[in-house]
Amino acid sequence: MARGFGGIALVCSFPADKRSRPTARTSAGARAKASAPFDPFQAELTTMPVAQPVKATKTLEQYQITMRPGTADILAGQPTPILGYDGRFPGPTIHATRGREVQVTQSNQAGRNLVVHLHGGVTEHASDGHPMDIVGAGTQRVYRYANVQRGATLWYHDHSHGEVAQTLYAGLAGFYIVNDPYEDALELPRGEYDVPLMIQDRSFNADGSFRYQLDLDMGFHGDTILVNGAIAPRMKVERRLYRLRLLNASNARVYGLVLGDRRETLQIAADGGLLPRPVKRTLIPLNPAERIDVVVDFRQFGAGTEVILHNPSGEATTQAVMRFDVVKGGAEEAQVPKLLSELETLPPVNAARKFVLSFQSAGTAMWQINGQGYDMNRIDCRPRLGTTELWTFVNNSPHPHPMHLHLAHFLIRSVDGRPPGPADASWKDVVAVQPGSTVVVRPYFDYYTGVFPFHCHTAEHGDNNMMGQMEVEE
Ligand SMILES: [Cu+2]
Repeated sequence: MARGFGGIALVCSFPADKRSRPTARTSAGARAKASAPFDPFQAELTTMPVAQPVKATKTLEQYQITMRPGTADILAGQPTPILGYDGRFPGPTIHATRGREVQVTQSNQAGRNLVVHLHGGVTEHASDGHPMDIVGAGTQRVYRYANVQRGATLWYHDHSHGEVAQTLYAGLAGFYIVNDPYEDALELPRGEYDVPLMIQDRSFNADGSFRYQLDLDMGFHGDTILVNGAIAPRMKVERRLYRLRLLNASNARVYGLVLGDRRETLQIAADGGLLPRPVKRTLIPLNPAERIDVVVDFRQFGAGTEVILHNPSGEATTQAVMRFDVVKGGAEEAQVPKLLSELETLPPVNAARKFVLSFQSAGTAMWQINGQGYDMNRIDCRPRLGTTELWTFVNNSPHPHPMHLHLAHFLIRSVDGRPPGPADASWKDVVAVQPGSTVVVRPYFDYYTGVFPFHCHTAEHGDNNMMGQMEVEE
């Protein structure tokens, strides 16, 4: 039987040519011949620990997290060494509330310099996790998050310059969810029916450790899909509505997620929080660092149905993402309203800028923006606080680049001259720029002045200098 997920009676079916046995060249393929630890749907989905504040008042919650080595139980009886927040992989989930400050004391017991970036956070410079703003080995740092922004699915991860491909891969990633009283009033699925799903690819050595191979060009692509740290797991779901917060925390892999035999899901949120209206989706594209929240109505399936979330564009061993095992459910109380949020009125466009994305192969091979690699002493642009701008990304390279701005969320204005589809017509902080493509976005520089980076979120590209800096000024 194929070590993909052929041969199982499913809601969905897959083309026969995708069912081939993985080659022995891959770690998963080699190991799968002896045993089946890499077969999908063997493990239960892990519920990640929720971080508990060490102190909480009405206006402030304080957390204490230690970045340290640990082990993860991914392969039975063979612990995988990881580097994690509190030694966990994935790290603990922080639940923040809009308008209530969070302070996280990050203690670095990892034996190497690290930086914590809250991805998607509207964060002051001092707590942004600028890639050169190191928390030295053996020291600690208090990160302050004011949570001024709308409810949204954020995540925190390491951002030490030049090393993200290794530190993120080693396990330094966790969810940070901003809850919003406005959103709570909408009666969307919540509690155990609101499920964060961190999707990553990995490869393994024979001893159970993660295997990493640098690929400067494509970025790392593993042969095994993990969700919340478990290999293509299964999850019991009741016949009711679920909110799935999908995060691509992979170094470089792009997913195109499909539920069962192309069942409809309702996308309700993107990187920056709720969409204006829900959008029906049968294919959910997920680029590195992007978040998409969907509501799935499992009432369309009978109890006993197994529904696979899969990635048809993957290789044989990277198609199965996870499986939902439908069981009977109680009365449904959640619903998805037709109107979810309103986009605020924006200040006018104050400047237009162009960023050409390319690869330099002469001399030191590196990825560049406007013909330059990252230089911490260079400021590439100076947006004014309280304004919007038009940023044009032109991709002159053969690979996609998921471009990310710290601090400023943006609206996508056009992709190759065409307006974005409804799922992309709200606040984003990552946009994939395809080879040969031109994407125009409109960032809003709000709340904070200071120096913030913008970069490609393919970890190997950002590490290898595909990064610039803006200084937001009064
Ligand atoms: Cu890139």
